[in-house]
Amino acid sequence: MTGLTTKQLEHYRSKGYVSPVSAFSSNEAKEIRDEIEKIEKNWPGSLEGINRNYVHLVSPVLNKICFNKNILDAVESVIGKNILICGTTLFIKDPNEKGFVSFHQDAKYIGLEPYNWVTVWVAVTDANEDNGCMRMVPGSHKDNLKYHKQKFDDNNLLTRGQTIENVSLDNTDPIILKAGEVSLHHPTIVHGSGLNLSNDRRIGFVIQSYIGTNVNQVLGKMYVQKARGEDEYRFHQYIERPLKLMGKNEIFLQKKANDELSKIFYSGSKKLGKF
Ligand SMILES: O=C(O)CCC(=O)C(=O)O
Repeated sequence: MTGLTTKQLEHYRSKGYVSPVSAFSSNEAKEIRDEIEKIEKNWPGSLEGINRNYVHLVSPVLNKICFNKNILDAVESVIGKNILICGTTLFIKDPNEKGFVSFHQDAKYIGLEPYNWVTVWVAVTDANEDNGCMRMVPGSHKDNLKYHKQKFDDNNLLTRGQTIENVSLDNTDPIILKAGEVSLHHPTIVHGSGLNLSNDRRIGFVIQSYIGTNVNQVLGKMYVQKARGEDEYRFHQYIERPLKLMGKNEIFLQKKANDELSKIFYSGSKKLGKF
C-alpha cells in the first residue's frame, strides 16, 4: 500500500482535509465524464433528484472508481484497512445555473457513527475558484457539531439546504483540483461551495463515504460494498456490484437504496427537498 505521505496525513489530522491526491489520468477522468453524459443523454432525468445518489449501483464505470487503488490506499491511511463503500453522490454544477452548497458538516445529517469514515471528492472535471470548487474551514473538524439552519433553498444542492451561518470566505481554503485528482475530508469539517461562473460544467463524483467496518448507521439503513479487508461487525446489508449500465436489476437496486437514503436524509424533518 502506498497511501498518504506522513505530511499529507498530518495535514488531514490538523486541518480536516487533504488535497490534491492523484487518482486518475486526465484521459480516465474524461471517460468518467463521458459515462455520466451518456447516462444523461440516453436516460434523461435519471441522475437527477434523489437519483444523483447511489450512482455506483447503476454504472459499472462509476462503480469501478470506488475500487481505485490510489483512492483506497489514501482512505486506508485515514480509517484503517477494513473499508466499506456506503454511498456515492454526483454534485454537478452547470454553467449559467445558480447551484451552490451551503456551509455544513456531513456528520450532522448522515447518521454514521463513530466518525471512522472519510469522504472522497473525485474531480471529474477541473474544480477551481471560477467554477465553484469546495471550500473547507481548516481545523473546524475539531469542533462539535454546529447548529444548521434548514433553508430549503431551490439552488442549494444539499437536501434540506442545511446551513451553518456566518462563515467568512476569508477563513476557508479552496480545494483546487485537476480532473482525475481527489480530495479527502473529515466527517465534521465545515465546508461548502459557491457558484459555477465558468463556461463549462463542474462535475464532482463524491464517494460519500468510505466507512470503517466498525461504523454503524444510526438513522436508517445503508447498502454497502466491501472495498478492502474483513467485515467482522456485519452492521450493514451488502448490495451487488452492477454488471450492466442502467440495467433493470441495477435500477431496481438503486431505487431500493435511495428509498432508504431518503429516510436518513429527511429524518426528523417535516418537509422534503428535491434531492
Ligand atoms: O460538490 C460540492 O460542491 C460539495 C460537496 C460536499 O459537500 C461533499 O462532498 O460533502
